[in-house]
Amino acid sequence: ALLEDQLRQLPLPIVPAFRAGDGVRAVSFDATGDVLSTADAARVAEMFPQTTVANAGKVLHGGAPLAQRPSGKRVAVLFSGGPAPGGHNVVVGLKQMLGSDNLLLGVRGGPKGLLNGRLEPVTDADVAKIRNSGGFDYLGTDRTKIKTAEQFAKVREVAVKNALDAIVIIGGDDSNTNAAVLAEELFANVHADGRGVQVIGVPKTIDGDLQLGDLLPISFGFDTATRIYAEMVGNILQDSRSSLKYWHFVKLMGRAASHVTLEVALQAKPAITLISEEIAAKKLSLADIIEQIAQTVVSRAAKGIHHGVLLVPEGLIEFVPEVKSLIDALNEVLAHADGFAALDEAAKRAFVAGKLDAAHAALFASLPEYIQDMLLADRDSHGNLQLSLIPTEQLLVDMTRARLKQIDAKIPFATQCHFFGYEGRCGAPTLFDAAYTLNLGLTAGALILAGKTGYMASIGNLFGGGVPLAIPLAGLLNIERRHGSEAVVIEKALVNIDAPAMQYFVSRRAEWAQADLFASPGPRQFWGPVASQVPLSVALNRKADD
Ligand code: FBP
Repeated sequence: ALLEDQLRQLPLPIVPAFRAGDGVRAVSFDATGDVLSTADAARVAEMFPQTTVANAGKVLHGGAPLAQRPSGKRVAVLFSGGPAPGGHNVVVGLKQMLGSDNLLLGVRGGPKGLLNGRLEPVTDADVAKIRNSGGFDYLGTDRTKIKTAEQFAKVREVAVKNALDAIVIIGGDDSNTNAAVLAEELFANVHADGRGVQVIGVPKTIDGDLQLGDLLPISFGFDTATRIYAEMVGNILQDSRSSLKYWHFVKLMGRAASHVTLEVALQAKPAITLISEEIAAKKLSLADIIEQIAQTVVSRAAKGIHHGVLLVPEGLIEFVPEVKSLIDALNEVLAHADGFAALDEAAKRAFVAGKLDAAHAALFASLPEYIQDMLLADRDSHGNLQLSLIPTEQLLVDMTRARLKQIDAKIPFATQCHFFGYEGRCGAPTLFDAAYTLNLGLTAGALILAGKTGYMASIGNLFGGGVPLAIPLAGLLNIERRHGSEAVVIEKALVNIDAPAMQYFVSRRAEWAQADLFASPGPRQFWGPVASQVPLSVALNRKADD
């Protein structure tokens, strides 16, 4: 309890624009000069006419104090998607900015809770209790996508019943797509007097796949999660060099993007790290990947090293071109397969095998059943393959073992498989995430007080004190094919293989493969010299003038 109390009281920096004596002040927002749009802008403008016209794709920054601070506003806040460390501090920052003359309501159970009208006031006592704590357990979360006319009608009903002026959605790319859709849907004419409901998004996800250069260097939660994984991978590296007998294959969370894996590799320096985006760019097959792994095992064995650690991003198989093509083909088949969910596993496999073309059917048949079954499992409500459930690390072990038998059956290859994911999503936030989220909450609150809607809060100039930013959500939207049909989405930001962080990794990995040059960074710290280290990939990729 003592440590928890100390953590609650941990002092956090507030960006200069919000500072006002002991408290915070609301600010007005002006255009920065940055204007956002995507290749699908024309179609997005047709689908999101009101927010497109109102926000004109312009990025805003907060600066001068707000001339007239409104009072009496009623604001709802909800968590959406997977948890990420720091979420509670967004609520703390929001509450602080809204002050006692506006009301903050917490939505229990994510977007589904909003549809069901599960709203309760956030009290000062709640805020004191959750400050700097990990998890989303204060309110809970879920992955419901709000997309049907019936769901929109329910949200309107809840907004009217609770006299809501604004909704804040704390979520990742899909949840901020939800926020963009709701901002348009609730733009006007929700209340009897013609007023709408403002909608503001807050960029959360441990995956790090919601980022936009200097405008949004990283989503919150990434720093804490990667430090937790780097600590665990470092411990395993130390164990493998102590016991000298195991190859550890570690799958890391992060969905499609390999940001988490790259960051953990930079921190812990294991023998082998696979980066999905590079595999896609080089068009490597599964056999190519296995050959690379097997050759590293062989060359280390030649030096008497029979241990090592391999990191694999959970999204890997979606990036191997041949498997990606198979998954696309399966998505089309599954989108039109009525009654599929009711079949047993064997019948499901037989059904799709009969619908695929010869090349896809052959690849599908070559995969172990435990992979086949996961490729056929339900997609989430946003149409994503449930990557965390696919045992890619086991697949790599099995295929590497088979290849090693062909090369030299006497090479020792004792293995352990791990999946690090859920253990990183609810840790107590690092100093970086704790301060970042508090300021994101303040920014979301300030945007509401300034009357804005259809924006995602962000903090720019992270390395120089911080500036509150507002990113127009409509300017981020693309049209993508998901689950057999077209969908409006915020595109996931993938690892840029030409960026400095990746280049640094590429320049070092051959050395890390051949000898044990690993680092074991240990637990994250709240005080002391390493406490304020930002993610290495963010630091390496930042523009020099930031
Ligand atoms: P989001 O932040 O996009 O919601 O994803 C976080 C995440 O942890 C992913 O890394 C992972 O693939 C997924 O959630 C797991 O989903 P679930 O919690 O439904 O098992």
